[in-house]
Amino acid sequence: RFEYAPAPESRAIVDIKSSYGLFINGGFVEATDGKPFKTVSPSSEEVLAEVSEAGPADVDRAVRAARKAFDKVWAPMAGRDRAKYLFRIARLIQERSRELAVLESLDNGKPIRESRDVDIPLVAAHFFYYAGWADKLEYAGAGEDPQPLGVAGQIIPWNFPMLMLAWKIAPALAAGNTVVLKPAETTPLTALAFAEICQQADLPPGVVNIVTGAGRTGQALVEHPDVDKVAFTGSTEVGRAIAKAVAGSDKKVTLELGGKAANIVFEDAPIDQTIEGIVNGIFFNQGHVCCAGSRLLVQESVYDEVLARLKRRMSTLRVGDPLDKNTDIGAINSSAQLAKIRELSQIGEDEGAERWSPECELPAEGYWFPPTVFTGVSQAHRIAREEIFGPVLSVLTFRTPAEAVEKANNTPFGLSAGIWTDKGSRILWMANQLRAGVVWANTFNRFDPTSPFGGYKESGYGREGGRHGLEAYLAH
Ligand code: TXE
Repeated sequence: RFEYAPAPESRAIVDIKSSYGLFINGGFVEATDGKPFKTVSPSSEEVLAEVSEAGPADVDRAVRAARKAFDKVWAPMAGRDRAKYLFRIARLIQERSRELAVLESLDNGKPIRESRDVDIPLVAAHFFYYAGWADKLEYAGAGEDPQPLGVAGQIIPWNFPMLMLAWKIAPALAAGNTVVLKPAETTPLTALAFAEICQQADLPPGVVNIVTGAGRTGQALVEHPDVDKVAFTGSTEVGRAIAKAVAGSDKKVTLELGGKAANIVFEDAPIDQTIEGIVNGIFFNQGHVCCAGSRLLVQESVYDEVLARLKRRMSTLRVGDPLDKNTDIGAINSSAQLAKIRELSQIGEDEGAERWSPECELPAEGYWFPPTVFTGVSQAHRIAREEIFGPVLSVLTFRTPAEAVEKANNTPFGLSAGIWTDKGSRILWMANQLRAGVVWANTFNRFDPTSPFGGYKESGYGREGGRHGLEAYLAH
């Protein structure tokens, strides 16, 4: 019997409801004190769904549910039983991975190749990895009888909506905490799909609660007196406001904020691999990546060759429909983010840097920005100092390794850095000198649940991933 099977990456495999409530105490409920808002597909400007806004009273309901679940069910549960739920969630994510990838690409704008091959597999990998820790907490580095912190209030951004959810929820649950998570207002749909997965997995009510909304909802969560731990990923400005809001309380906080990573190319770098690494470093996920290699530092002797080859490679990048498997660069996540990228790019030109983009036709509907490189950039330029969070690369040069280190560290941020060289001793020396939480050598934007991730300076504090990520959810 012939059955029509839609292409795995097609829109037809997702079932988006017209409206969504909040996920509190194991069920979807109406918000009591917020107005619904719309989530829009950035590649078409189509309204995908109407989503509830949680006000302070709704956040309070969610925190109460989480507290009750913490006291009565989740914290007292044996680690091996918590592990079973996490394994179940991981398997359900794998089973629903195609659908989740399409949903992510529709709501966020990222190319399906990335959501399908990077985001969603890593989401499952995080749940598998932390499931393995749930009955081994005595090895987590928090003493012999580590205890969970309690209710975690978690606020995540829109650039990796479901992956950031996994980074936050998987270690929190493994350690015995319960959570109230607020997804970003432009990308709530995969978090709501995750709520359904929690139901499918029979997760006890209240262990995971999802409250949708914008800054007001996040603020209510941060300020709630019964939240024990705040975990935030987002802008440095909001991170600062959160640190102030919790100052003086006994809440634990981890902040993962912006970046302006140096991607450093030495004259002996393997050139083909390096060009791919530069492209991946800045154009992956439209450059909406906190650890993006947005400052390219090239040794003067190979500058001409690197630039010529980079431009040639950029000319082959395909910008367009996120659901097309050939797309390399998808849509910018929101009109506000597009305005920010345009403004900083204009500032780059006004400050005298030279702007170049390959010829590329951008779709008429939606939010788009072409891959862009600025040359003739000096350290004082704003495009060399501020996070653009878009497909825009600023190129600087250096002569000696010491100069590369000096320039790489000359930033208020310190999240990541990349080194491209054939010389192992140089990699080790550089890695020690660079003030960055993650240093990649001859690769870039490589993520793994076993590796801790986090920053120095204005990039925040605390680590996520690996054993350190678990420790951040345990009382010492
Ligand atoms: O971030 P916000 P935005 C950077 C990037 C980007 C800029 C602005 O440079 O251009 O930030 O993006 C919630 N209390 N990054 O405005 O506002 C908000 O609803 C509590 C880097 O989107 O920080 C969302 O869920 N929560 C970054 C989350 O914070 C509040 C990723 C992040 O949004 C709040 C995203 C408040 N007062 C942007 N106000 C990274 N590190 O990866 C907002 N929120």
